[in-house]
Amino acid sequence: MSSRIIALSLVFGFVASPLFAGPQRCGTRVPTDDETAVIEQQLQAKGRKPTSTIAIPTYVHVISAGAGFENGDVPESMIRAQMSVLNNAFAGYTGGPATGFSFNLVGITRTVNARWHNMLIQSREEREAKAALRQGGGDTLNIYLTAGGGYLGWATFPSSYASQPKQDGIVVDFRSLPHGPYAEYSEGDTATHEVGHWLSLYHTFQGGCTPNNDYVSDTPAEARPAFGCPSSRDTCTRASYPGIDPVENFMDYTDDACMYLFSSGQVSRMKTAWTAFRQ
Ligand SMILES: [Ca+2]
Ligand SMILES: [Ca+2]
Ligand SMILES: [Zn+2]
Repeated sequence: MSSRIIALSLVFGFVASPLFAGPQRCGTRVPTDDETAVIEQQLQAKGRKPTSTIAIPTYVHVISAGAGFENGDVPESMIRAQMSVLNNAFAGYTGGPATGFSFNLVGITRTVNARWHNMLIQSREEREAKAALRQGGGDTLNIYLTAGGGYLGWATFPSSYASQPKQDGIVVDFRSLPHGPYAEYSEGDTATHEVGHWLSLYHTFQGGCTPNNDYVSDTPAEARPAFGCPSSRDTCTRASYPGIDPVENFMDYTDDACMYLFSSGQVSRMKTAWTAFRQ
């Protein structure tokens, strides 16, 4: 990647991995400052920390364009491997604290629909597919496996559930599942990252070098996404931003092999958001 393209990327806010020619990492919409303020207010007003562990019923909706893996017809073995990755990550088995969240696969649906398979974020196809397929209430995770619409995945936040319950869930590029063809994004952490959003987490680089940044106090502020695994990078260097960038965090943009933990502050935020918005 030339310095000219990097400069253009900064100007236009375009974020692409310099190492990966495929889709962009995440399409989850960044809430506006006003929306963020309301979410923080509601978290403080309504959120309590649940003491027990939380088992989340999970539906996986395979939306393919036809038969065969290349059309998104994902075998059940890959879905089960994805559930293991998700559970290991949230149990803290790969690093960091146990979150207290676990995921029980309760159903797999299979739909052949090329339009839905190629859904874009916030498109008519996304709305149609989710309205037709979504199961359960706010406490139920719905994972839609599609061609990703140019992203490895995207998610809705818990605060959106009340106004748009049918659109709640995560969309994941089927090729990002464990043992998929996406090299650095083939360990299943796209789903882990998107579930982090679904449980209220922002990107670690949200807000950049600002006091609130991602509204989690123990994730060091980070100026911009990290790609690859730049393990000693420090993009917010003023004394008020101690710590190197949290590139090992599931909510950054690094390679799957590089990200392996949620922080204690993120666990606390997810639990509070659960009681505020999903119970
Ligand atoms: Ca932070
Ligand atoms: Ca720093
Ligand atoms: Zn994201």
